[in-house]
Amino acid sequence: MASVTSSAVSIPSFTGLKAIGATASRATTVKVAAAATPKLSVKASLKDAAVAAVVISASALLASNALAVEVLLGANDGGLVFEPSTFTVAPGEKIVFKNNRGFPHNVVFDEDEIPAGVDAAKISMSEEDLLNANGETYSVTLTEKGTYSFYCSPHQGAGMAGKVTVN
Ligand SMILES: [Cu+2]
Repeated sequence: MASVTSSAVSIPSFTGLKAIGATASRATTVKVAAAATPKLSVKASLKDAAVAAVVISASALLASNALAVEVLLGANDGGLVFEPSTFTVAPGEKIVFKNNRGFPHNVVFDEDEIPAGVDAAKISMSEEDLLNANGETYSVTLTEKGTYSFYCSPHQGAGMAGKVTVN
């Protein structure tokens, strides 16, 4: 179970490197080689291995510590969903919604399903504002404890909605 988690965690970080471009091919090569032959002993330089190790540990830190939660907009299979669609964060923890598949998407909190006193407009994108590019993000930090419902306005009819509990 631990190895599955660690491999799942490493994938988004390498996707991130691809976006940067310069180190993408090298990092991808290291990852594939490491996955195929864990005992790899031939030509992978220590330097490359060190780069990969740093990326993985930084990513694991991000996933396990309460620094930020990443929510994908659109599942990898193209499904019009938030992934995860239900999750919990600590007050003040950053939530990063990241365009993945099937965009444009956006993130709108339902004014009737957020804690009393919270202004939906302040935590939402506007209904007309859309994330159009792959990897584009919208970040929000919620400080009031309670349950918040949100949806993607272009895909609300398709059921693209989610719920976050701040606790
Ligand atoms: Cu959407």
